[in-house]
Amino acid sequence: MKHVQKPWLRRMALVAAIASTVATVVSVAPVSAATTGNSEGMQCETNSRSTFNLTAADGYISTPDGNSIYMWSYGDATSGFQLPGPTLCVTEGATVTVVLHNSLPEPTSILFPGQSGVLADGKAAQPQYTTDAAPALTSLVQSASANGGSVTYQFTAGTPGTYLYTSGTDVKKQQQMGMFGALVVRPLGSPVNQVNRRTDSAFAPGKEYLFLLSEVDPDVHLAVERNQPIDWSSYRARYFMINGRSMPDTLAPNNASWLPNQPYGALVHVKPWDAANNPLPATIRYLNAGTVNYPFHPHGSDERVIDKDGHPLVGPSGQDLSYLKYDLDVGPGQTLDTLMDWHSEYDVTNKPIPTQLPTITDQLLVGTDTWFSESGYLGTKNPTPTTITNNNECGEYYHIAHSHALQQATNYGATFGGMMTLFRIDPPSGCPTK
Ligand SMILES: [Cu+2]
Repeated sequence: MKHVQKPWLRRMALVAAIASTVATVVSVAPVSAATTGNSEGMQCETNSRSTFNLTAADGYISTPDGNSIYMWSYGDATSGFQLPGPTLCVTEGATVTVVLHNSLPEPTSILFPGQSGVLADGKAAQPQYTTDAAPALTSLVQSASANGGSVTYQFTAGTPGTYLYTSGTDVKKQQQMGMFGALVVRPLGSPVNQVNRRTDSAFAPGKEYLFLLSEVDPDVHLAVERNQPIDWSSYRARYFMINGRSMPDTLAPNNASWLPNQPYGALVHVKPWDAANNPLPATIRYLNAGTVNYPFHPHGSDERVIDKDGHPLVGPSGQDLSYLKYDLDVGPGQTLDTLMDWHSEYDVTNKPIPTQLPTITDQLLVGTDTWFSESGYLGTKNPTPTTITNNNECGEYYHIAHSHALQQATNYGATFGGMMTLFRIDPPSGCPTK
């Protein structure tokens, strides 16, 4: 959102608006009994042999405005079709094997940009051409043939960091259809909660988030579903996603039962930085699987960019070249690893703010419901008037994070959707109910 005057006032209003969205979505939506794994944060596919079986398949996803979109993506043997493809987590130096099974009606493949020495069925992975007199490119890498073919890729996991994997066949169409996922390489011999080999890349255990950004033009998907030609000249993305979901679905937990093919949430949930009790930041891994820049813009806190395209930002003799950024411009095909902590600008003891009760029940939802905690301070909840229902659980704050290209923060043109999520900051002592 653009902040022109009194940014904090606008921000509070925005948070209120979002909070009401959260209220509608989170409190009304049923909590899945079938939820597995972490309900928040990056969910890794991992195994001791670093061997993954992926199936290229079709399926449907849903959007917050009630649309249902035909997609292609990678799924694993147990979860089946999902968008995005499974997040593959491996350790630097491991021999990684990815077996691709193809159930799509045309050839497909997987590219592993950033990994070297990739083999496809035991041979060097390389572009494929027709055998005509004038050879034409058919795929950027060996593919699995249509309707049941398979191909096995193998490589040694390279530099720690975050990488995209995508289709290397008819890339414009297949990547738009949803054929992408994330590959996370963890540093060898370092604690598991370190982004790269540097000790200053450590993050708080469990506070690891994936933001895989993408876009959808539903007309392309309808054409593919109906086996009709695609009119690329009229291409226009209408849905913008984090981890295959648009706001407000981005706030729903991982594996939410009502989003069966979109298992990954994007709610960031932290506590304020504290030297003694919460010294480590969260990490957010950004990837762009779309066609344009996504200028991602979290409110209220800079993030420190420490890796780009799977490589740490260090100088020739190990100098720290990381930098703080408020607008994270993620280019197509690019990845950024960031560290985020919440350095509270609020000091309830030394800088008291006299809080006035709002003249209207501020941030009014319905009737006398409010999200206001009766305090301007993070993590402080004062007594509220007996006449209101307070939905603020424990003095937590919500800050918006979204693409600052505001057409990307919409669902088919409707604002407050698309590539948007929330950062939730709980009080230092935690939130008893969360
Ligand atoms: Cu904004």
